[in-house]
Formats: sequence, C-alpha cells, structure tokens
Amino acid sequence: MRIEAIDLIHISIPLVSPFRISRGVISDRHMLLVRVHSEGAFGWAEAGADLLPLYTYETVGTVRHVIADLFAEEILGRDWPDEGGALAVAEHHGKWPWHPMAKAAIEEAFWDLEARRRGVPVAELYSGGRPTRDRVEVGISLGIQDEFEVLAEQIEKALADGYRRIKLKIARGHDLAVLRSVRDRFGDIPLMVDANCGYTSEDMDLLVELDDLGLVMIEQPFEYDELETHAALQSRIDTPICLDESAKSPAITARALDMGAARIINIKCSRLGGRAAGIAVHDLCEERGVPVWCGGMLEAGVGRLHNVAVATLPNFTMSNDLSASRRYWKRDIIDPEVELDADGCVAVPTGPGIGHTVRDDLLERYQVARETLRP
Ligand code: OSB
Ligand code: MG
Repeated sequence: MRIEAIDLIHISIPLVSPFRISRGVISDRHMLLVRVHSEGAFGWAEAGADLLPLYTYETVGTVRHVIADLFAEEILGRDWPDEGGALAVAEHHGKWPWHPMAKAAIEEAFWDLEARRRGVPVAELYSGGRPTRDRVEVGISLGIQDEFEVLAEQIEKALADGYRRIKLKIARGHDLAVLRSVRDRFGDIPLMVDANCGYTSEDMDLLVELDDLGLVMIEQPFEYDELETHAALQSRIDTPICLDESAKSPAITARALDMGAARIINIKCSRLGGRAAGIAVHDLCEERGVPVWCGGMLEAGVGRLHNVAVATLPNFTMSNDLSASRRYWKRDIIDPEVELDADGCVAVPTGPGIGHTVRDDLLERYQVARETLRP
C-alpha cells in the first residue's frame, strides 16, 4: 500500500468555557488533524498537541514540523503492508527520539485507514481479537476556578448529567480548602484530583493531607521525571497515585511501577507515541494487576473516537476522561457527536474506522491553516 497524500489541517475551536490547569488556561483549543490517503481510502487522526506547550513540550507547530519536514518523505516514499501498516509505521518511527504526539498522529491515521479498508471498527483492530466492551465508562475533568460557587455549579451539573466520577484540577493555592468544601457540599461522590506536575518535594506534607479526603486517586503531583518523589509520596499515603505525564513509554511505566511511584496509570496514546505503545502499557499493567483508564487532552471528535476505541480493552476498568462532545464544544467536528448515555457511558461506534463522519464544512469553519503533502 502506498500513501499518496497526507493532509495536515490546523483548526482552532473555542471551548464552551476556558479550561485552567496548573500551568495555564486553554480557551481556544488548537489542534492538527491528519488524514492519509491511499487507493481511494483515507484515515483520520488528531494530534494531541495544542498551540502552547502547557502539557508537554509538543505544540501544533512541532507536530507539523516533524511530520512535514521529517516523517512525510518516508511515509510517502515507501510501500507499507496492507495489514499491519500502523504497526510497521510505529516500528519505523522508533528510530527517532521524542515527538510522541507527531508519531501517534501518523500511526493513528494508519489504524483508521486500515480499519476502513477492512470495513471494521478501529476498536476491533486495537483489541487484536480480545474481548472488548461496547460502552466505555466516563468521568469528567473540571478546570481550576477562582470562585467556589462556579466550580460547585459545574460539579452539580456533571453529576446530574450522569458522569461517573469528578476529576478536579488542582494547583498550589487551589487544593486542600477547595477539596474540603467539595466534600462538605457533595459528600461521598467519586472524586479525584490532577495536579499536572504542579507541586515539588517541598509540598510533600500538604499532599499527605489529601489522603484524608477519600480521593479515588491523585494524578501526577510532581514533574514528569520525578519518579522518586512520586514513590516517596506513595509510601506515605493510601490514596493511589496515578501517573500521566511521567508515563512516557512502556519501559518507563514499568520502572515507575517497580519503584512504587504509582498504583494506577493514565493511558494517553498521544503522550506515549501511538496506539501500539498505549496497548503495550495496557498489557503490562494488566499483567501486574494495575488498573488503567484513558486520559484526555480536550480532544475534538477524531481524537475522542480513537480514545473511545482503545478504552474498550479489558484492563480499562476505571472511568475515562472521555466526556461528551458538548462538554467541550458548541459543535464538534464529527457527525454524530459523542454523547453520554443514561448510565454515564459512551457507546463504542460499530461502523468502519472511527465510525463517525468528519464534517468538512466545520473543518473549514475552524480552519487556521491547511496543506497537503505529496511525494
Ligand atoms: O492532564 O489530563 C490532563 C487537558 C489538557 C491537558 C492535560 C490534561 C487535560 C485534561 C482534560 O484533564 C481531560 C479531558 O479531555 O476531558
Ligand atoms: Mg493528567
């Protein structure tokens, strides 16, 4: 199979409300959509990076640069296997260091292409023949708010909508007191926190105090390379630590678990460099009895549907950050949009590939820049 063209479509979509994490605020979500073309078929992907490097160092600009100036020539110049093309491209990209979101986007587009060519849902390829679920459980991730009442209103709405657990972003000065007020107001709801690396070892005693709050987990309190600090905190608390930013590869994830740095892993295939790497982390956690869940990065429909598909694997036993389209966007780029059912779940599409249509008219409306790479 030859890839005849790669479309890179940079779009910007306004969030229904700004999303604040420890490092900054996201109001308009920028993203790079990737579409590969082969023999009349195509495959869609969405790179995880945003305009600014608030989560990791990657941005729309670095992803575009790496794909256009480095990967494209090889992708367009080779013959890829009709079956297993995504795995071949993942292995091929292994020779380059870093840039996981750029690699993940190309690999994801290959998965969707292969699934569409075979007429099967992309979830079926991700599962590799293992039993999968037909709905995935969903929790909501809520940004930092200055006003407690604004946050309380969002929590109330999320519970009424049926979300199965509430994740609150925390940062220095937006932590213990807020969480105590949430417990006072809402009682024993399934609650977790995500610090996005916002604390240091100097905050250890404060973080130990979070242990009394009965949280489902504490996600990524320290910098990504601070595995020892995470292990030190985990040894002092019963609440499980979950790693997000630190879990950069299957090998590092295994080492973090060996060190006792975490008891739960957030799988984001974009951060890990692709679906194959995400599935490898799923498998190694399953072998060790460590639960995983699928993280999100305010994806639009394409990235969300790839995430829904991967979250069908058996060890995704906790609620995933895969909210309904309308929690993020006035209008998502896919048809139909992703919706939450009455049980706080999202249905896994049964059509070919990611299973929903990408709307060209909306891509045009949200477009910032667009190019097509050819041999
Ligand atoms: O750490 O999970 C994170 C959003 C942007 C950057 C990092 C993260 C997030 C989220 C959003 O928590 C989760 C979602 O997409 O619903
Ligand atoms: Mg996180």
